[in-house]
Order: sequence, then structure tokens, then C-alpha cells
Amino acid sequence: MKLTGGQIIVDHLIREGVERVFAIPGHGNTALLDAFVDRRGEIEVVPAMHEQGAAHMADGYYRASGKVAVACTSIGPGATNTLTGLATAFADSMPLLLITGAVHTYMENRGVLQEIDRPHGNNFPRMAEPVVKRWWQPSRVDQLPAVLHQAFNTILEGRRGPVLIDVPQDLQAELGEHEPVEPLARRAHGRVAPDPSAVAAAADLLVRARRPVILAGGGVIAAEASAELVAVAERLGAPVTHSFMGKGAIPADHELYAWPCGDMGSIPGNAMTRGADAILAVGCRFSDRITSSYRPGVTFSIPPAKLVQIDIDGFEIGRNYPVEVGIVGDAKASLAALLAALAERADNRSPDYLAELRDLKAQWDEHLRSMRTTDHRPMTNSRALVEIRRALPREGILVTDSSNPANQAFNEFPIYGPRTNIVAGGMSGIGFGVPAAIGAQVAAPDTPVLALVGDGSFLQTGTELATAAMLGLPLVVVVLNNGGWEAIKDLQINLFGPDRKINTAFERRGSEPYFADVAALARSLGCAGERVEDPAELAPAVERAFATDGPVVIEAMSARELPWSLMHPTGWWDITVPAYLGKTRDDYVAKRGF
Ligand SMILES: Cc1ncc(C[n+]2csc(CCOP(=O)(O)OP(=O)(O)O)c2C)c(N)n1
Ligand SMILES: [Mg+2]
Repeated sequence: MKLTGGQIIVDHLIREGVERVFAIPGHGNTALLDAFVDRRGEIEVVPAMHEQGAAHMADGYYRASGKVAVACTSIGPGATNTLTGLATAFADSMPLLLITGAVHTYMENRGVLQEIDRPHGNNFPRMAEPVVKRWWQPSRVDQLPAVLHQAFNTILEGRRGPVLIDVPQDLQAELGEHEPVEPLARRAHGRVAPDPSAVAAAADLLVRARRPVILAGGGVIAAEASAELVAVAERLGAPVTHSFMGKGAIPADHELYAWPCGDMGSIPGNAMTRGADAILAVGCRFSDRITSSYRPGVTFSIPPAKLVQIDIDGFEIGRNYPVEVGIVGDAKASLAALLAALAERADNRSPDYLAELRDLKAQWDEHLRSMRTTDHRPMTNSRALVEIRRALPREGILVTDSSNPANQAFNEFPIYGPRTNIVAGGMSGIGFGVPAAIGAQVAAPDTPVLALVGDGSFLQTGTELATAAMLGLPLVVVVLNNGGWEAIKDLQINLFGPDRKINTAFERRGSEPYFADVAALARSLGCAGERVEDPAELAPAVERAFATDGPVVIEAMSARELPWSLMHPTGWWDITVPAYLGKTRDDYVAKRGF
């Protein structure tokens, strides 16, 4: 059968079960987009306003649903605008297929409009190379079927991640021979099973431990291994802490939930990991954020604590801490095998261990109480989080990106199930929240989705709400408006000194505080927009928003000054202090510990 390259691509996406393509048109991909016209009803093209937004939407769509979406852009700036989206998906191992337009094969290297042409023609893939698992730039139409099945295999196999297919414009338009490939006929079945002897060694170690702790990473969510994780935790009587990506692996109201660990972590999370004699880490790469920048004894004490590490990617095993047992395998298959091995072994946990966890959780509640209950205006983030949790149903999805809104949600906001907490984990990029929430809402139209972002984040990508307005999505966005890059301002003041803030408070002509009128901006895009100043009004506003047909932005005026703006980290973060800052710098260097 003869089809154009564009038709071959669209046909393959439909065969793979792809339902949504988040796209921005340009001359570089019009021939491809045209091929969707005759397949309307089978696959939907969703508009985005910026290509970063298109990539984050496709990413958020996957994070909410586990279904792969595609982002499609033009050539040149249309392609380069996706790089932050790719990097975000890559850091968090999220499958995403990006299809970009490229210069016609017969004009490559001439420096045509929007060609990235030096030092090599048609060079966008090399810009993307560090943030994709693999890229293709086919030069003949008949390569496309093979490229497409390789692309899907690559994003789905092992540790997942984004890929790029950069398609020259002539290939999109010209006919080629197409023998449709049945996708599953070229895909591995089942899960990567762990080595049984390693599982036995892990079970021996864990049953002997007196203070075992489980650390859940994004791999648990990716492998849909929450049930197995909880079963292993219950079998061991082990508290469960987690990374940014692992949040939701165990419900927050489970008695073994220990809240997060790390520099932005909680009292119970850090105390349990610090005092553990054995750690079972699952699908977690031990980034600086959950290890207190590797400072010994703050979050982890490995050694002497013994580490059992399960990961689908052998590269991660032992990368940051030495392992007693390293297991390469899928998280679900590995935890199921571990559970079976544990069933044959008796353990020796003291009943005091769980009482200690309960006590630490009570301390954490007490620690947060004043910031959570205060009526202070502008409101604290802690209070806002309490009010939002009140209004967001248990199965609702919270989407955050970075800064205090995301970090405090990580540490303070209860989440009850996998895929209901979406966050830009490894990249921690502001600007992810709104478009990722749009993608999540497209994937789960009947689930309440709430994006919680700062005003700085909103000013980066809030214009993607035009898409939400066009689609009539019932999305709710809460913008914590404090007129600046508050997290960084607080960091400057706390770390460098009270007189050292620079470039972090939004100011009109360098003096008066500046606040973007976020609610008005939202209304201009076709959303409902409301400003809330009284924290007691926030939960009712969110409830009203969920009852509204179409997108609603709630601008919650939030604290701009310490101590009200402060989050509550209990770990340590390695932020470098300039050498001329004397004792401040000396104290920091002395603490680093290595
Ligand atoms: C894309 C991107 N640029 C810069 C940063 C660095 N950064 C981290 S937090 C932050 C401040 C964010 O301000 P806002 O979204 O208003 O949240 P706030 O801290 O004020 O609550 C910045 C600029 C980042 N994480 N991502
Ligand atoms: Mg702000």
C-alpha cells in the first residue's frame, strides 16, 4: 500500500493506541498535520500555545493516565522550544514521543528558513540528544515504519523516557511503501524479573534488620507496583518514605507512611532514614534532594546502614551509596518476588519501632500546626495547602512544578494514590504546572485536577490556559501570588544575609511591590478568574471552581515576607556560598561533610 510519510505516521500512532497529539503548526509540519484530517475521530490533535507547553501537556497526560501521548511541532524555533519539556520528561523517565519537522532532504545544508545549519545541516536532533533516549532523522519515506516501531519500543522498554523523530518535510508529503507493522509483534512481553539469589539475599538482610525503612521512588509508580510495595512494607513493619517522584506509592493515611525525606523533607522521613539499619530503595536514584546533598547522617547513614536497591536501570545501582544487595529488575516483579521470599522468613521487629514512627508523625503535625492554622494575610502556603486538600477529593490530581508551592506540597500535602501527584521532579522547572495539568485533565476528563503554582511559574506558561479555555476543560489552577521568586528570595536572606536579596522581589520601578493581576490575565484568556485574600475563603473558592463548567484560576494572595513565606525543611541542601561571605561561608563548608 502506498501512503505519504504523514499518513504512515498517523496510521502507526493510531495502531499504537495513541489518542492525543499536542501540537503547534508551522510550515515544517503542515504536510504531516494534514494527514490527521482524514483520521478525525480516531486520533485528536490538541492545540498548545508554546511548544514547551505541548511537551509538558503530553508528559502530564502520561503521568495522569499511563497512556503515551505525542507532541508535534514545526522546525527551528518550534522544535527548540520543546527542549525544557524533553529534559523534564527525560529526568523523570517519562515516555513521550516528539515529532518535529525538518528541512527537506534535498535542501539540507543550504541554511533555509529555520534550519539549524551550523556546524551540520538539519541539526536540531543534536540539540535534543542529551535529553532523549534516542533520536531518528529518517531520509526516506520507507524507513518510517521501522523508525516508528523502534521509537515506541524505546520509550516503553526498561527505564522509560522521551524520544525524538525529526521528519524532513519532503518525507511527510511523499508516497512510500507501507506494510503496517502490528506494534505488539515487535515488542517484548512481560516484566524484567529479578535474580532469585539476589532476592533471597535481600530478604535475609531485611528480616534481620531491626530498623528497616523503605524508600519509594518514581519507579514504583512507573511499574504500577504500589500494592506490592505496601505489602512488603506491612510484612516488614517498615516505614515508607519517598522521593518527589515516588509520592503516592503508599497512601498518606497508611500507618507506615513516614512522609518525605531529604533537604525539603519531614521530621519523620528524615529521622527514620537517618536511624535505619537497612534501607530498601525501589526505583529511586538518590538525588541530592532526598539525601540532603549526601551530607552523612542528615538523611541517610549508609554505611553503616545496609542498602538493598532495586532498579530497572543497572546504572543507578550503587551510583550514590554502596549497596549490600543490588537488584536489576522491574519494581513490581522484584517486589512480588521479595514478598514471596519474605513469607518464608521470620522477622524480629520490636513493637516500639512503630510507636516511634507515630510519635515522630505527631511531632511533625505539631511543628506545622501554627503555619497551617494561622489566619495571617497574605496567607501562608501551609494554610493554603490545608484549604486545598479540604476541597480536592481523595482521587483528585494535584499538579505542581517547583519552588515553595511544590516543595511544601511534597512535605505537607497528603496524597492517597499513585498518579494523583504530578510534579516536575528532577528538572524541577517552574512553568511545568499549568501545561502538565492541562495534559492530565485531557487524559482524565472526569477526575478533579488542580494545578498549584507560584506567580513566577504562572508568568512563564500560564498562557497555555488558552488551550484549557478552548477545550472547556474543568481544570482548577491555584496561583500563590506573592509578587516574586519568593523561595529564592528567602534563600538569599537566610543563607547570604538580610541585606543580600537581589532580583527576586517583583518591583515597580525598583521600589513598590509589583503583582501581576493573575485573575485578570486568566479572564483575558477565556477562563474564570477570582482573587482570594482570606485563607478561610480558599476552600469554598476551590469547591466552587470544581463545580464550574470550564477552567477556573484562583489567585490566592500569599505571604511575601519571612517568617510567613518560609517552608519547613528539616534536612540540608548544598547551596554554595560566595567566598567573600566569611563566617557564613565557613559554616557552610564545615557542614558539607565531604
Ligand atoms: C525554569 C526555571 N527557571 C528558574 C528556576 C529557579 N527557581 C526555583 S524556585 C524559583 C522561584 C519561583 O517563583 P514562584 O513560582 O513565584 O514561586 P514562589 O517561590 O514565589 O512561591 C525559581 C526562579 C526553576 N526552578 N525553573
Ligand atoms: Mg512567587
